[in-house]
Amino acid sequence: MIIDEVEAIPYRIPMSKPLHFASGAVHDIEHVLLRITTSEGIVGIADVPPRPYTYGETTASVIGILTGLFREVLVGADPLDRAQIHARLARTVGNPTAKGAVDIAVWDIIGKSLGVPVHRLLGGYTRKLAVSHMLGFDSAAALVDEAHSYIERFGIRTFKVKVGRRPLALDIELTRSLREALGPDVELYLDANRGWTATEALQVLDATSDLGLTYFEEPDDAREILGRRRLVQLSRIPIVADESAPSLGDAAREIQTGGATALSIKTARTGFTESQKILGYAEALGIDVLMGNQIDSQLGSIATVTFGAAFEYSSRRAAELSNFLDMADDLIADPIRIEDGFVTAPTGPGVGTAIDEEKLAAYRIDRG
Ligand code: MUC
Ligand code: MG
Repeated sequence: MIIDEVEAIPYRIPMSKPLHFASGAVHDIEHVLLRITTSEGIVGIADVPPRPYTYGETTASVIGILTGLFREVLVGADPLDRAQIHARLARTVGNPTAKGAVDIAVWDIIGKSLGVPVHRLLGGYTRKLAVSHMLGFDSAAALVDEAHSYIERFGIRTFKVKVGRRPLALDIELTRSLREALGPDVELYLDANRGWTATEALQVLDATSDLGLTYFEEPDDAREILGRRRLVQLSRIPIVADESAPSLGDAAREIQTGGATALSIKTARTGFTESQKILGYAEALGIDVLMGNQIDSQLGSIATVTFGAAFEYSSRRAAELSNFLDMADDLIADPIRIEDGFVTAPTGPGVGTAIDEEKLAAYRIDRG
């Protein structure tokens, strides 16, 4: 079996509720559907979310690399030679979500060719992950209502609160309102997307120390190394590296040099293969991992649950799987269901999902 064709199809679906956070905002999801077809007619699929404010990738750059340099690597390659494909893709620096999608699509092909779900091929630990929902910027009253409604409708019990605004009191009071309204049993953690300085982040930690927060993700810019290390040393809760650890090497650097004490793993940027290496590294050190969300479509979220459910260490805590709830629609044929706070990995072969061709025709933006 060899790869015959690589397609990169841009599509746009509006957000029903735009997501705002310290480093940017998403109003529409303008993603790229990657399809890799083999000589036997097997089609591997994956979603690519360009995030210029996080990785510098754009829709045009993703399409350019996938149908240019990466296509040259992929066409004629055997999908089972994954390490060979990776080594050749790695000659091009950057482009993390394009590379992550190639890895996922190749795993999808392997699973489909064997007739086995990829969550079982990878590890088969469980099929279900608890869901953590991400609350974007809004008023405290609106976010309390949103959290209540997600608890009632979906049984979600964990929320990541987007913070990083000024004055700091805005987010300190928001976090306090959420804790008071939701009670002590709902898990809350923060993500500032580098919005604060280390000193500001320490003030927020002090002001919220009685609220039982579990993690603080990217409180400040990790490249300001002394400030970040002081923050990590003074914090009683783990400081999570997300955009400062977009690869295995970055994750190791941030942890080993004291820049973070927990890791966000996003399959959108490290696929399954590199995510597994990050997971093994974290497990060996006893570092907590959070299965993160790149503001993923349902197709992207299925990849996250496929990976997260495959291993004991990645299934320990709630995974960020619900950003798709804020999107007006999706390309996948069989929508994700969140039941009693859990998402279950599909049982179909490969990553276990299929594209609704009518929806793709309606949302693709490469045809007049
Ligand atoms: C997150 O965890 O930061 C927002 C920006 C991005 O790159 O990912 C999201 C969520
Ligand atoms: Mg984050």
